Amino acid sequence: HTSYASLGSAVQAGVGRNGMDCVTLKHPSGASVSLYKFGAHITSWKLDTKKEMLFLSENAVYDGATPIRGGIPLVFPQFGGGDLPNHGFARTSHWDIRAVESNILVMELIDNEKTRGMWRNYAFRLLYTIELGAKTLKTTLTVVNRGAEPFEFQALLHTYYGLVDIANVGVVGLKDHAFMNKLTNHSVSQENSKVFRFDGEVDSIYTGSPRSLHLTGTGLAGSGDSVEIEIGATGSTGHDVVVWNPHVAKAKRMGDFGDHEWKSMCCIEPGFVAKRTTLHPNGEWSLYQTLTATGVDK
Ligand code: TA6
Repeated sequence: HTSYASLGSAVQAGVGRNGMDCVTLKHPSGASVSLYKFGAHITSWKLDTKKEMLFLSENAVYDGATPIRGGIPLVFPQFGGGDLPNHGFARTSHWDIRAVESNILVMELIDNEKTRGMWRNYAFRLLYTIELGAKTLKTTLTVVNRGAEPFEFQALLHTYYGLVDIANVGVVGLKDHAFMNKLTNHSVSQENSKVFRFDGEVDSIYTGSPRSLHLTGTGLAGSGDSVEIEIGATGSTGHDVVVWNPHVAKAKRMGDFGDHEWKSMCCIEPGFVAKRTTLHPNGEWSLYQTLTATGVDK
């Protein structure tokens, strides 16, 4: 076991729900981010005001096998259904701490017998860099092909935002982007709204690399109660953003999600899903999102 004392004052290790290993990164301002080593799954991002910015279901399961419902699940190497379990195996694998600096924590997942058995014996390295500021959280997922043959993959940061009431929430920055609607067999439309509002179930893949999004009306950060989302990717031909809310019917069908919880969450998920990218031996791909809580109490 790593002796966490050597990880410096900013990083504390602990035991979370059901005895699962977790790690907390603290900022001098009082802000903090916590994750489980299971899935390198961030389950909490708090500002110095102690306001929790992310959604975590009250019915989430912590058994070290089921993906935790909420926070920031990591999707790799598959988005949605297919040969692998839904959204792939990164979020149900055990990650290790690779490095710690003052306000940066790096988690790592390398291919293992289980992943090689599930995914054609491919050799990969995933690095997940978490950087915490007083009002910011930057997360970067890097995929490296450390094998001798190319592989195709999808990857995504499946971010669940906590909301006071989704009826007050708007997403600015999607206007003029094309999107595939998963609810109508991936039919393609153009977003016309300057401020996108959640009216009913939403499950859309926006393409064309939306870079700056503004999630307004979260009711959590403070007076301005909103989050700026800056997205970037390297080593690929752009990225996508999935926007999701299950609404009433799907919420009822999800066992690890409260029937009424759809009102207090939405997912804005930067990633690489619309098309698979091929990563050649020694190739590297990375995607980041920088979240900034704005309008916070000064
Ligand atoms: O990102 C949206 C989505 O693909 C939805 O279709 C819904 O299935 C959601 O992900 C949650 O998937 P999960 O496997 O975590 O239940």
